[in-house]
Amino acid sequence: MTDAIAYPKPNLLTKEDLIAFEEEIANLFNLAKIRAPIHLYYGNEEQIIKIFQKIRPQDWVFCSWRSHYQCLLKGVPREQLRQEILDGRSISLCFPEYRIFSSAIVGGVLPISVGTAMSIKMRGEQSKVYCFMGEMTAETGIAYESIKYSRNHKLPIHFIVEDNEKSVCTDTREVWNQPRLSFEEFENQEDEYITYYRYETKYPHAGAGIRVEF
Ligand SMILES: Cc1ncc(C[n+]2csc(CCOP(=O)(O)OP(=O)(O)O)c2C)c(N)n1
Repeated sequence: MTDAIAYPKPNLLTKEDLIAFEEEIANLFNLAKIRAPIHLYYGNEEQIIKIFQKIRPQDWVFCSWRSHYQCLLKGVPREQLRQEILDGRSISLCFPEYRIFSSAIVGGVLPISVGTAMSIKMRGEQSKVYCFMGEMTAETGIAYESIKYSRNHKLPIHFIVEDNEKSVCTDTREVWNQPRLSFEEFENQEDEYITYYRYETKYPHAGAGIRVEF
């Protein structure tokens, strides 16, 4: 892990580009061309583009099962990403050469992100870690521990909580009988460690809205 490498430049993509990519994938899925789960984004384009304005090529990005937007914005070429998705790897996209990794295990990337940030700090490198999670993931113990540890140890990491109000098909606030979620206080706040935003998607948790049979 050295900072001397010339990293690929991130893609400069618009909201329309991101939406068009997901629509293309949705179409391919509904045509039964992708024989594996997909999780699509919609409605958070402005927020995520703004976050990526800060993310540099040497920075590390960690995501969940829903990561097409992050991959595109980190610089993964559209065709390469499309092929990985067609090959059935949408839920665990990893492109080490672009410093972006994901896992379909709830909370799976959180300790790995913290470990990466610890390594950056110990080696005195100039990169930073960005770790994305949904609002349900943010309610789990591992999220609290990861965020608490990172803040208290002043690690070079930033967590992004993306609130679509759902845990798969269930209302997250109803699950916990908690009208206000734990990291909601960070909405519209500048914080060194947490960004929290809400969005309303047009897609279901997984798939693209119609039942596909192979
Ligand atoms: C350890 C583990 N438990 C359960 C699941 C099943 N699962 C997949 S996504 C999800 C809900 C996640 O909700 P949230 O964190 O809000 O993310 P969103 O998909 O809404 O962005 C669950 C329970 C899983 N993938 N991993």
